[in-house]
Amino acid sequence: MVNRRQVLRTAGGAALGLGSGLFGVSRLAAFAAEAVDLPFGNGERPLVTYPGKRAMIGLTSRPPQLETPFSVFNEGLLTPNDAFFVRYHLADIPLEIDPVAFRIEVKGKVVSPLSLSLDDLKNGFDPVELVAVHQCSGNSRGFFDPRVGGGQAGNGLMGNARWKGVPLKSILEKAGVSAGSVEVSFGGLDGPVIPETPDFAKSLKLDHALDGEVMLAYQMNGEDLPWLNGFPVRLVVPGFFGTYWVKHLNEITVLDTPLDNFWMKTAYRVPDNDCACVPVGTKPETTVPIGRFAVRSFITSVENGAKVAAGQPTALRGIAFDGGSGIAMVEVSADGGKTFAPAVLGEDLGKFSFREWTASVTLSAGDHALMVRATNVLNESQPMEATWNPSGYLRNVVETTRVVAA
Ligand SMILES: Nc1nc2c(c(=O)[nH]1)N[C@H]1C(S)=C(S)[C@@H](COP(=O)(O)O)O[C@H]1N2
Ligand SMILES: [Mo]
Repeated sequence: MVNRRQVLRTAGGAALGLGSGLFGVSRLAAFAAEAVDLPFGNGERPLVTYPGKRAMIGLTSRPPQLETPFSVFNEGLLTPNDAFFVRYHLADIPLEIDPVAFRIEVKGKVVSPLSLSLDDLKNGFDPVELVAVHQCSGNSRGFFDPRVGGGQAGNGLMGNARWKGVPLKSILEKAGVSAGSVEVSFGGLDGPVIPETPDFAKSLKLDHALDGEVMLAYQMNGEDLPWLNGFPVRLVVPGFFGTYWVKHLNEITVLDTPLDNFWMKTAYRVPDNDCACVPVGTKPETTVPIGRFAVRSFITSVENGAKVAAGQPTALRGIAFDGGSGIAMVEVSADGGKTFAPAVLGEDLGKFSFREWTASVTLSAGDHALMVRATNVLNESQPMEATWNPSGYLRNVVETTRVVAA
C-alpha cells in the first residue's frame, strides 16, 4: 500500500520529528518573518507558517495555537482551510496517524460497542453537510478590560466552514444507548506531556448528543480536515463554543453519570445568569458549562484607523452570526451609536453560518466611529457596553471601527 501512513509534513516535505521539530520555540522564531500588532496592550505577535496553513498569527508554539488574520474574513463567507484558526490545550499532539488503522471506539453504556474505521464512517452511514461557525470561547479575550488570564486573542479565533460527516445520532443509534445514560464524552488522540495534566475530554448531555445536528466531521470545505484542525475526524457541535469540537476524535463514551473532569468541572464555565457576566473584578457564585455563541457582528471591509473618502458613499461589508437561531437584522451606525440604519443581508448559508451584510455610509470630513449591531431570530442582540467575566469568554459588545474621512 502506497502512502499508507499520513504524517504531518512541513512545507518542504520532510516529516516532523518529535521534540526538535516545527513545534520548538527556536524553529518558530525562524518562521516568524513578519509580525502583527493586535489592538490591545502586549498585542505584538509573530506571523508564523505551519504545514497546511498560510501565514497565521502565532499565539503559542507548544502546542501550536494560531489566530486567523482578520482580513481573511473579508475574503468570503467560508474561511479557507489554510487560514482556519488552531487551538490546542496539550502539547503532545499527534504528528503521525495511520488512516487505515485509525479507529473510533464507541463504548461505555451502549448495547453494542463499536470500533469504527474511517471507511466504516464514510461508507456505513448517510453523510450530512452543514455550514457552521466554529469559535473558541476565548475569542477576543485580549479586549477584556480589565484584562483576564488566558490566551490573549484578537477576533481571529473563529471561522466558518462547510462540514461533511455523519450525525452522532446515527452512530449512537447503531451502538444502542443503554437506559439510564445521561451524557456522552469525547476524547482525541492528543495528550498531556506529563501525567499530572488532565487529558482533554469533553461531554454533551445525552439529548444534545442525539439532536441530529452534532456531527462527526471528516471533511471541511470539500477537503480532508486539515491536520491541525483535527484530522481525520472531529466533532462539530453547531452553535456551541469550540471547546466541545473535539479534534482527532477517537473515543466516544456513553456515561450514566456526568463527566466531572477538569475540562467540564473547572474550566470552560460561565456565570450562571442571563448575561453570563459579573461585575468587573468579581467572581461568580455559581457557574455552568459554556454553551451557545452569543450574537456577534463585525465590519470586515474597513480596518480600524482606515482613511475613507469624505462626502461620497463608502461601501461597508461584514459578517454576523449567533448560536444557531439565525440572523434576523443587522444595523450600522456612523455616529458612534446614536442612530442605527438597517444593512442589507446577503446570501443565507443556513442558521449556523456567518451571514454577510452590506451597507453604505456617506461621511463628512473628520473622524467617525462606525458600529455594527446584529439581532437574531430570537430577538437577542448585542450590548453597547462590554460585559465582563473572569475567564474572558463570550465577548459580544457592539464593535467600533474608527475611520478618518478626508
Ligand atoms: N483533541 C482536542 N480537541 C480540541 C481541543 C484540544 O485541545 N484537543 N481544543 C478545543 C478547543 S478549546 C477549541 S476552540 C477547538 C479549536 O479547534 P481548531 O483548532 O480546529 O480551530 O478545538 C477543541 N477541540
Ligand atoms: Mo477554545
